[in-house]
Amino acid sequence: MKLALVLRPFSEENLAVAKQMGVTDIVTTLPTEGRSGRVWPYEAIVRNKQRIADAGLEWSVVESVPISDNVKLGKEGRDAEIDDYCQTILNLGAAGVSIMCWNWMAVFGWMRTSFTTRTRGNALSSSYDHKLMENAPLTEHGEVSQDQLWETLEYFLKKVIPVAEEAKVRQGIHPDDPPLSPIRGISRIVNSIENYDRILSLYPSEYHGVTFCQGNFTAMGADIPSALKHFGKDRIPFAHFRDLHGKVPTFAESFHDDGDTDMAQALKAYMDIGFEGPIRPDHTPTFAIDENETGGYNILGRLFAVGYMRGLIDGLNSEA
Ligand SMILES: [Mn+2]
Repeated sequence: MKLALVLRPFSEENLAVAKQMGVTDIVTTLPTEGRSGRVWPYEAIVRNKQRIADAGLEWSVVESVPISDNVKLGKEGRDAEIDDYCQTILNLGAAGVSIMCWNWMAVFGWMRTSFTTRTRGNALSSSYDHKLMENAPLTEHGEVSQDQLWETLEYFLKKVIPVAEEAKVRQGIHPDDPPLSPIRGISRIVNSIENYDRILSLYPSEYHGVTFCQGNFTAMGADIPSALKHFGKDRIPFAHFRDLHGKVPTFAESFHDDGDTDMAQALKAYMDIGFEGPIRPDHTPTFAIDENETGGYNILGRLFAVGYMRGLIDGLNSEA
């Protein structure tokens, strides 16, 4: 597996820090200065890929090309937007960016009810407590059913996955975070192993797989080694390494070495299935001397996480 990182902010300084950590792969969207319309221009992709290569790293994962609520809710104009999305996939493939992480969370993305929950040593962490959302008013979109999301997802997959195959860009769908449904009347469907099986069966392809955001599988109550074995390396192009205290409906993010999961056994399971893709630390708590403004993407927390991951990997390799 290849250690990967998101950079916040995406800067020369942080590219250097990533390289210094021993990370090899960068996970990023295209910086906005390279864009105008919805399609990501080929030249801008190439320049961003080269910028990362010039720092001694590889841009292997896009996280993410935005998918609008028009598309996710099946509204007017979705066909033109899906066509543009497909053109971006072709441009990414031509430039050699080989993995995309995407999600089917409509209206809002990952949701927390606190970013100042105390974890070990009073480090600030994020948490979700569904009790605080149960009485929340509906959004302007009213109620969105699971059936509607299944219909729009199938429609999307049938247009997009053939293009991903042509472009040779593996698609990994990220779980809904938190993996429960509904929130504020908006259903969610990417929230269990069974639903993943149904999603993968809607368009079976080696280019249609899972972004294994480990913390969300923990939040679903899944056993991590079993879930990894269930999908196998051919259906997991990319992974997020992350742990929690608790699971839905109430959980908090933990330091990577301090959550509910046996992380050494988890990493061993990635090795056992032959996972060779990029794996990046996901949300981490914020240390007392760091900023808490990037919602789990502060640099020190992830420096600690990468060191912990490298230690586990070296230990497992040495044992093997
Ligand atoms: Mn994730």
